[in-house]
Amino acid sequence: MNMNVKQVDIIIVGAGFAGLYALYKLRLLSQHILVIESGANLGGSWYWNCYPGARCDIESIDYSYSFSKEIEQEWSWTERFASQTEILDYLNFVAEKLDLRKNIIFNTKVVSAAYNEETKRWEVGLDNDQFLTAGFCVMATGCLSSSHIPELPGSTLFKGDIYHTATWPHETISFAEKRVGVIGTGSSGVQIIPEIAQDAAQLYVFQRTPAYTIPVNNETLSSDYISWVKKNYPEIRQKAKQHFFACGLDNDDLSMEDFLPADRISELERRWQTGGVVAFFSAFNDILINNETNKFVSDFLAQKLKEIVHDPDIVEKLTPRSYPFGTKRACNAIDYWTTFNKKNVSLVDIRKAPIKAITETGLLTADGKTYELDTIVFATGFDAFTGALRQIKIKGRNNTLLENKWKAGPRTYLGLMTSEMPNMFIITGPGSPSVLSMMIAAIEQHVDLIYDFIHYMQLNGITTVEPKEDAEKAWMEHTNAIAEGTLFMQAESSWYLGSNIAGKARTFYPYAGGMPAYRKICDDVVRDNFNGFLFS
Ligand code: FAD
Ligand code: N01
Repeated sequence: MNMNVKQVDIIIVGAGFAGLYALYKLRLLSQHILVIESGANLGGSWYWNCYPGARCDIESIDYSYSFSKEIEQEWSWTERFASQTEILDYLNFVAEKLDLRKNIIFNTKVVSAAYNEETKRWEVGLDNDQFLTAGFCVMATGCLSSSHIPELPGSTLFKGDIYHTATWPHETISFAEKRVGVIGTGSSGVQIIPEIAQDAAQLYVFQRTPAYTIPVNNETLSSDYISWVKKNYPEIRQKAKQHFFACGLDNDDLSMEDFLPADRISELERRWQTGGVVAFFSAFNDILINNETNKFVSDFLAQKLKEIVHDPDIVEKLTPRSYPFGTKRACNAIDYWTTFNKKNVSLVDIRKAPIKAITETGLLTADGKTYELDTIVFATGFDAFTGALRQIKIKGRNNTLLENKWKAGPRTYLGLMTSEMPNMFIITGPGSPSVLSMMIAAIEQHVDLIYDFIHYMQLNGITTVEPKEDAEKAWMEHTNAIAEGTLFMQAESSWYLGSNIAGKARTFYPYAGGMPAYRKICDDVVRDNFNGFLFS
């Protein structure tokens, strides 16, 4: 790429699913467009999170772009739930087919973005000290792209290897004959723990809060099934559009009460056999709003756990009790619970005795015990939704810093834009369904919306757009009211609430009203001449 280009029409930050589709779609409006990506290659989440066991928790057929019939026909998924490597191969195939790489600059981080009120352009600073200017800035920086490592005394002392699941090395790491400690039992921990347990001499799992996990029952997809899918993509996508999470499942719309008491367990059992969080979640439509239904589902899972894990003490430790099912993300699991029946695996309860320090040779817990380790793996998650944006110094009109504006919690209109930041779009921003949907559907919907804005502005000779403050205020009230009507707020701590990060505002970050409702709201806004937005 010619680095002398200093002025472009559109800058896109990030080359994951969002940045790549934004590049393809917005290139239809302008050829002067650049993607800046801090990683050495494209793929976003699927480039960075290359830890053993990394896999999608949405079925492959759903977790794919829907915008290109050719891509749908030319690409064939091999597994029901795709591995990280297969998803990364898919994204490389897409990039190759659409000739996307020529507009991407890798190994370069955007560190600042300041809106110049005179030129009405964004001045974007890079970590190589170069500056670019652009009429539009599209933040495709990801909801789960800013990894979080808890601050522990002594972290520089450790003589062994330290990894985080979200910045995993791209070469193979061997755990054979190693004593390994994994900190964290969210989705990443649940996936990597069984993999490490296969080889490690000893694996210590440091668990603060147990996760609700559902087996995935992954399988190889037959060629007959793939042929059927390729013939039926339009119907599959149409079904997904109507589904709360934007997945091509039947939109089961029954509450627990709608089932006879005797049929409730068999419905859960059927879902358990089907496998996967989304299928299980969709059993009853009131799981996330009715405590009684939620308790029924949690009890079902607790019973399953007792049948699978042999040691009652470990069963007790692995049973979630401090939050309702689904209010922290439930995890797809392959051989997770059975891993705790292995002799080389120990479960350490760090709620009772938190990790006090990292030492030269391992971890020290508050009860005075030391754990001798060769390798420490942090599976401690992300500063979600706003973490990547917070790393960029974003300054809008009137010298407003985004960081200050969002101190008490993010304020957006539709999760797409925030006032005082003209022409800055956020893909799957806080206040949009984002992680509470199959994210590629959310990404495609946002990018298509951004295309509509820029196209409309080009046709009408308009230079800037930003949300009106009252529209933004009303949207935040609406998203908060929806969240308050759910059980999500009962989680003592979760990244959905920002409470996994010290000092971060506690609020519910995504829009919990579902993709169909959200899509309709956005369609209505566009139809009503972009109601709630100010053009100049
Ligand atoms: P990302 O893929 O996060 O890409 C953002 C990119 O922006 C990154 O490459 C990052 O390096 C770059 N970037 C950020 N800031 C800067 C900067 N300042 N300068 C330059 N570059 C920058 N979602 C699902 O729907 N289903 C799943 O099963 C699922 N599984 C997941 C598994 C894992 C392990 C993780 C981490 C996430 C998973 N997700 C899943 C969520 C996933 O993040 C989204 O599905 C999707 O990949 C997001 O794409 P994106 O392009 O919006 O963001
Ligand atoms: O992160 P998490 P993740 N001391 O935040 C613990 C997606 N994803 O990377 O719960 C001790 O969920 C923390 O404990 P607690 C998916 O959306 C999907 O696993 O805060 N422990 C928790 O156990 C997912 O939800 C897949 O008490 C500490 C863990 O670390 C999201 O990414 C796979 C600690 C963090 O769990 C994030 O998942 C992977 C501390 N100081 C990721 N700080 C799929 O399956 C944190 N923890 C598709």
